[in-house]
Amino acid sequence: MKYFLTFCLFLPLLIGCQDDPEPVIQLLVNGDMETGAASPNSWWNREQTVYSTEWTTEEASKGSKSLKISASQTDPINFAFWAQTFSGSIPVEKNVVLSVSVKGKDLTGQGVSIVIRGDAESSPGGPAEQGSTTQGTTNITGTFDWTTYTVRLTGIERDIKSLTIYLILLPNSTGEVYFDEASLIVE
Ligand SMILES: [Ca+2]
Repeated sequence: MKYFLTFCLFLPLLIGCQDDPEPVIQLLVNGDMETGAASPNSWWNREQTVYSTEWTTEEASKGSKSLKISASQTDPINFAFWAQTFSGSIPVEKNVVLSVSVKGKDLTGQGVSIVIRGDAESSPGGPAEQGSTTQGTTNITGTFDWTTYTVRLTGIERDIKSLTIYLILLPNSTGEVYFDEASLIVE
C-alpha cells in the first residue's frame, strides 16, 4: 500500500517529464510595467493635443503600476499610444500573439486598439511591411474591469527586422484606458 501511494504521488511528475510543453518565447520585457525610474523601462509613447499618457499607480491588474492614456475631449485626427519594439531574433515564418490586460473608464468614440507591426528596419518607420490590429473587428469602448485582449500576426515575413506593439487610444475618442500584463508570444 505504501509503495502504491508513493507511485501515485510521483506519477503526475513522471507524466509531466514525458510531456514537457514547448518553452514559451516571450518577446516583450517589463510586460507588467512595474520597472523603471522616471519612465517604464523599454516602453515609449506618443501623446498629442488632447491626449495624455502616464505611467500610473491608479490601477493595476498585476503589481501596482500600469500604462494609462486619457483624453477629455475628442480630436478627429490625433491619437496616443504606448509602444514597445523588439528587434532581437525575429521568429520568421511563425506567428506571434499580443495579449494585454485592459481596463476602460467612460471610453467613447472609436476607443482602444492594440496592434502588432512588422518592419524591415530595426525600428518602425514609413509604411509597415506587416501589421495586425483589433481596430474594425474588436470594439473596446465603455467602462469595464480588467479584460484580456489579443491580436495575432501570422506568418512573419523573412525581411522583418523588428516587431513593434502599440497600445492605442484612437482618434475621436474620450475617456481613460489602462494597460497591464502585456505579452508577445511566439506560436
Ligand atoms: Ca503592473
